[in-house]
Amino acid sequence: MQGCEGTALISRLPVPPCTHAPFHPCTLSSTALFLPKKHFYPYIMTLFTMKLSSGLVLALDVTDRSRALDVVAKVAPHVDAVKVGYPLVLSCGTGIIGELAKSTCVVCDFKVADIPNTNRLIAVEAFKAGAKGIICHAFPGRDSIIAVVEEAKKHGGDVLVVTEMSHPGALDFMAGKAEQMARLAKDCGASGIIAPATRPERVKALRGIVGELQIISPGVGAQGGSASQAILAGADAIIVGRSLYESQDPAEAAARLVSEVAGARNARKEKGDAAQ
Ligand code: O7M
Repeated sequence: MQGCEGTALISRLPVPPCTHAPFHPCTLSSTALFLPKKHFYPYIMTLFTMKLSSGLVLALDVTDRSRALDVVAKVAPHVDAVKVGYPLVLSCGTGIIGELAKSTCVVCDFKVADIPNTNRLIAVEAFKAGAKGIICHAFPGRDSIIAVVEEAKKHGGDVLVVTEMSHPGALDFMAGKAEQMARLAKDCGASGIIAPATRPERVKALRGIVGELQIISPGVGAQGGSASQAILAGADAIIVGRSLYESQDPAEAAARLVSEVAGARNARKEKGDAAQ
């Protein structure tokens, strides 16, 4: 498993003692003291972020426990994280999070969207169960996002905030507010945002707002989005469900996507280098 190592943990607020390995980035929070002020966001700086090596996150939207474990066993060597949501957790219970966390980095996609206290309670349960990250919605507002960020911080976990979604219905309401939601996610100290691979031009626009925050893009494959277009537009990683877990050979499908992501990352880098 390549994810979960983290790259940077920087905070203005006291951080509880890290329970990870001695050289886990959680133990490096004191480096914040030596960072120039320009690196701080208005509320708190980014949480330690998932290391996005392969750039692939599996969306494990299956409801059968043994199928879930089988898919993860095949795909885990290729992915940075496994995203679990309501289909799997409602079917198997939160115990499945801890079970998967033994072999991979688990992000809970609960699309948390409530008042701050309820958001916090949901985040507590997700991290207690073994998640390393949690996904919340932006639209309930600043205090609701901050409640999740503060809880995640206690666990050295990531918070990803949904901006514009990948399905057509996102154009009804979300698209018109996506820039504002992305800005809010950044202000609140989230690790990153979710932006649609089905609309790479929107990934590009949102990249312009969130700067170095992570952008993770769902909608590749079954929803018609392209992995390379999303990465070229500025995504750090893609989220893929059906094209992996419904594949005859999930490991091979994952390897192919990872190679596509790597190719697009190189192309993006070359384009950036050429522009300099
Ligand atoms: O590849 P799929 O289409 O089978 O699955 C995509 C996964 O990404 C699935 O778990 C969706 O819930 C999720 N997703 C979207 O498809 N679109 C979005 O805009 C946002 C998400 C998501 O993961 O939000 C956190």
